[in-house]
Amino acid sequence: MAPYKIVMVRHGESEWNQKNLFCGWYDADLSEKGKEEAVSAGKALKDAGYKFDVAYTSVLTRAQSTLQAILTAIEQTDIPVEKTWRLNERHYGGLTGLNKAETAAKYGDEQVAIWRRSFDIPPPPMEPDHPYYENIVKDPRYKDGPSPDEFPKFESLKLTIERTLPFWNETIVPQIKAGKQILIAAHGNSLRGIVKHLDELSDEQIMKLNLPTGIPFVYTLDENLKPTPDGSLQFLGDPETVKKAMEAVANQGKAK
Ligand code: DG2
Repeated sequence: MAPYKIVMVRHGESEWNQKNLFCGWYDADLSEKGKEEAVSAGKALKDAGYKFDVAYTSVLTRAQSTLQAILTAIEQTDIPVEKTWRLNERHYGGLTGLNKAETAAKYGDEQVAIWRRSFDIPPPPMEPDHPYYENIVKDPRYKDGPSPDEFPKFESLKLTIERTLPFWNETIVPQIKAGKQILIAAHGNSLRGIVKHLDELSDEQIMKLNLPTGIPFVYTLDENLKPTPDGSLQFLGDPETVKKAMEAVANQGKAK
């Protein structure tokens, strides 16, 4: 049945992306611009003729709302949707709620680049006196998981991959191999983890990848689930727009 195609999309701009705040597991909603981006993502998929059998998303509103806007645009609101904390954004620990540019002004661009993009250096932990600790830890959406042992206080990309990849391998891979058309709506860093895995990027290479909001991308995979020669990270968008959007994400962590 190979080659297989799978479509992924980072949610549209969230209210916290707009305010340039570290968001992580805080449940920010889509901004008005983000809602428009989600509809545009749906239109792009519709124009390209995509239809899906199953969709996967995180337990966070910004990813779920993006998915629903896309499914509405492609007239497929009736397909099964599985929601899992394993596709959540990385947990930004003690940085959650801080402004990225202000944090760079305080600690330096380099330190913020390390917190945002290093593979295995995590942000500081979210302690119980953090303003968003209770809001996240006591959120009823986590009553069925993660377990108290698994519940993060912070996550590097490495730790994010360690909880996302089991879901990829155990749930998504069998569906790909069964020939199902799959759509994943998730987050900048949970998707960077999947991209690193699929493209076998080194810890250094993945540092340079910034995923834009609301622009779907396609992977074409061979029978071993390796990208075909032209099958990596194909955005459904104008290349110049995609490039600028990626640069804008990279620049969010610089002091203004
Ligand atoms: C952003 C990613 O996550 O931030 O948590 O602030 O994809 O849910 O908007 P998303 C956040 P960066 O790693 O790009 O700073």
